[in-house]
Amino acid sequence: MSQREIPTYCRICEPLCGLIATVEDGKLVRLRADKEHPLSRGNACPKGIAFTEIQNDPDRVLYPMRRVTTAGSESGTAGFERVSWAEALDDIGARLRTVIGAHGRESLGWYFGNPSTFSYSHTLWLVGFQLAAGLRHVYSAGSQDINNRFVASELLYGSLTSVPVPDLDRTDFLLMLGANPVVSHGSAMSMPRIREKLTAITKRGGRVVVVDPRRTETARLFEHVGVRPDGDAWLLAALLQVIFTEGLADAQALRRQAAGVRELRDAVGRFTPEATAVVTGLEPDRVRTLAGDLARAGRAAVYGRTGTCLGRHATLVAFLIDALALVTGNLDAPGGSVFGKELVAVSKLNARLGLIGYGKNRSRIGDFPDVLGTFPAAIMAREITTPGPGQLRALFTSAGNPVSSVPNGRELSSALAQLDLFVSIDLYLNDTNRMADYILPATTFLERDDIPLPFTALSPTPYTQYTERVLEPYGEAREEWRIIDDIATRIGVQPFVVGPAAAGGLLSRLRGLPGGRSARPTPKLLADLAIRTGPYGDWFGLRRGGLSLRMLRRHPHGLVLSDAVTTGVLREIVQHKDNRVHLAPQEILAELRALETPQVDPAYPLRVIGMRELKSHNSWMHNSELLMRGDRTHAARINPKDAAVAGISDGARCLVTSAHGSIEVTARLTEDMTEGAVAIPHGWGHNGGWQRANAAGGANVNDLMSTDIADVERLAGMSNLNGVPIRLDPLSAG
Ligand SMILES: Nc1nc2c(c(=O)[nH]1)N[C@H]1C(S)=C(S)[C@@H](COP(=O)(O)OP(=O)(O)OC[C@H]3O[C@@H](n4cnc5c(=O)[nH]c(N)nc54)[C@H](O)[C@@H]3O)O[C@H]1N2
Ligand SMILES: Nc1nc2c(c(=O)[nH]1)N[C@H]1C(S)=C(S)[C@@H](COP(=O)(O)OP(=O)(O)OC[C@H]3O[C@@H](n4cnc5c(=O)[nH]c(N)nc54)[C@H](O)[C@@H]3O)O[C@H]1N2
Ligand code: SF4
Ligand SMILES: [Mo]
Repeated sequence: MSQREIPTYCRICEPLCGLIATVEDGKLVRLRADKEHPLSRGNACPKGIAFTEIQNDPDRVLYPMRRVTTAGSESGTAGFERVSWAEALDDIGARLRTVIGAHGRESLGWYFGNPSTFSYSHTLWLVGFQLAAGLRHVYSAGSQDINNRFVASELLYGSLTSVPVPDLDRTDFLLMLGANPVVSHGSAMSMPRIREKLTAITKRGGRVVVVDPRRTETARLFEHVGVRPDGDAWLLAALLQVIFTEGLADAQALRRQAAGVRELRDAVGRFTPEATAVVTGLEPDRVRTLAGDLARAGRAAVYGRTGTCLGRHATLVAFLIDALALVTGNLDAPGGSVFGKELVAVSKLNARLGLIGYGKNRSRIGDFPDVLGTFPAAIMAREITTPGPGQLRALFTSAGNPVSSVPNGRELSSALAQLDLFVSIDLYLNDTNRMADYILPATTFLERDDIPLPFTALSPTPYTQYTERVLEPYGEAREEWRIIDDIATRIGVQPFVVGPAAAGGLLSRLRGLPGGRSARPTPKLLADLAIRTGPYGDWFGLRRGGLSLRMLRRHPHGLVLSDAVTTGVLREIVQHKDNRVHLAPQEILAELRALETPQVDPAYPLRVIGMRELKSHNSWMHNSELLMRGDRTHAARINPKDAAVAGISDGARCLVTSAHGSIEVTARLTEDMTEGAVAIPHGWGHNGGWQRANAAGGANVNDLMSTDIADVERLAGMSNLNGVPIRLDPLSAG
């Protein structure tokens, strides 16, 4: 018996906690937290530990599966049979060639989900395939997550991928909107042991103020501001209004960093705390005090996450968050909102080459601009069902479950049945790919090597880790990049990576490298090149102590790259010709002008918002016994007063109805909810090949959400998933 303990790291969410995998005879025995990881230091959450059950799950798809029943059948698992890789790939290739022959490559599409972000090879090959094949129909979880943040950065800095992070170790005041890091463990802010980092702020005499319609696990630890759902744009505008009119703005910072100050000041002029109170639900005095405290705090950071990304004004809100940091003198300053250094110089390369960006293409349905080459996933169903040139006819999904995660899952589900070809690359038969013609088995994160390329720049304490694969793939699972490569080859496309390769003549360098094959570079080779020539790189020996994969292999528990983010880098970040942060782009002024007090429809008096639970991960970890143990039910959190009005008691089943659909859930009454707001987690209500997840019940909250063009946020194509008007009705007595 050969038992080995192998250091690696978790790739379920953004802290990337260090793990030790115990492997025996090629099988995973257990995962535990790695005490030697320099930042997570023996800390991991229940999901990371429970990943053992996902790895070894008997319900996992380990062989290529082909649909045997007709598309649209309700039979789930029973509708698939095992086939060989060659059979699957050859048939997929042939069917793709038929579709392309009749309708061109513009009829092909791809949706990639959240776990793809945690695999450098998957993302690299996807981008390579997209560029080489000229794919237009590309969708991702980003339009339900963070694309508004990127567009805000494009408008502010002229740099789509430059996202500031709160400098947790040095801040005196953290204003946090729409995030619950104590449960989510932090997003667009990579930091293990995040709870400690936050409580350290108050321990050293600082403040953390949490703006959220729910008194969350994070808000309970600090100060809570119970804003009304989707009131953030009004609140932020009011904070700016007070700061400008009370002379609290940092004049020096504005002179040094910004353009458009006067226009922004004028545009927020009408948003006084008094005028906005009806939308925010907040006492004007409280907003005034908050503005003053923030402006006067020595070092303050402003941070917002998904709660601020899924409302109707998502790009405006993300924009105002950074504007507030700048106006108070806290942008690019120690303890403020700071810009980390990228492991691979994606932002610079992209600024120079312009391969993917913002608004390079417009969508056929709704005329939306693309964000990093992707269109809003909310229009995907209609791109499939609307006839005409460019209609989406053959779709791939990888690491995604859009029926569960994008608005109006029912509409998408029935649209998928109309595809000529639907292929999914996944670990499971999920709520989406149950409609697929093929499910191709992907490796888990333990079955592939990795380096977390996008996350270094998002950490207040930059760190990284390279890991080899810990396990040989189970069954016939394959790495996504190989599958993408095999599919591409069959339609005559070579997804060599244009981006990093074209810049700086990397490909020619590559030819000179021992072992480098110029024709078909591997992801590992490309990543090594990109890292070595990146901001932390060793430049092939020119920079002592610089990074290469070989160097990182000598630090198997991970490596802290610097204690803090370097500040004073704004001039390198900003790509606008005038070198200034633009505080008043036309798009934002128009959004501010258009902000109107939302009318309450008496038929839908309440507003639904999202939330995350410690033991759920989006839609895909409900098959783990460890996580589902105990009293895990899908429940709507409701303020007792709202429940009383609707005639609903604690534990009762209730009907939640929006203008777009209705679902049944269990009611959980709690004073944590501000009145008028109802919180329901997404990712429940399963109908796939994961038996425990199916049995867990619940409903797909996104059946309440709209895909109407008017409900998709204009600037970034964000789905509207927070603050959606609903009504509650009792179904039974509890
Ligand atoms: N109402 C509402 N909806 C939301 C949100 C919300 O807050 N409220 N949040 C949104 C957000 S932020 C996100 S990120 C999305 C997530 O939406 P998606 O990314 O579409 O879906 P996930 O639930 O993350 O499902 C991921 C799928 O990938 C598979 N998988 C896991 N690991 C791997 C792997 O290594 N390789 C492959 N090939 N497959 C893998 C899983 O089995 C699962 O089927 O949901 C969004 N939807
Ligand atoms: N345990 C667990 N961890 C996760 C995930 C998971 O599913 N489970 N998912 C991962 C993913 S993909 C992501 S993107 C991150 C997300 O990370 P976070 O954004 O921190 O995730 P949430 O816990 O959903 O926090 C969003 C908060 O916004 C609040 N909110 C809702 N509407 C509004 C609003 O209109 N205004 C304001 N101000 N607040 C609002 C909600 O009440 C909620 O507390 O988490 C990651 N980590
Ligand atoms: S917090 Fe995220 S990265 Fe850390 S162990 Fe949990 S799931 Fe994994
Ligand atoms: Mo996400």
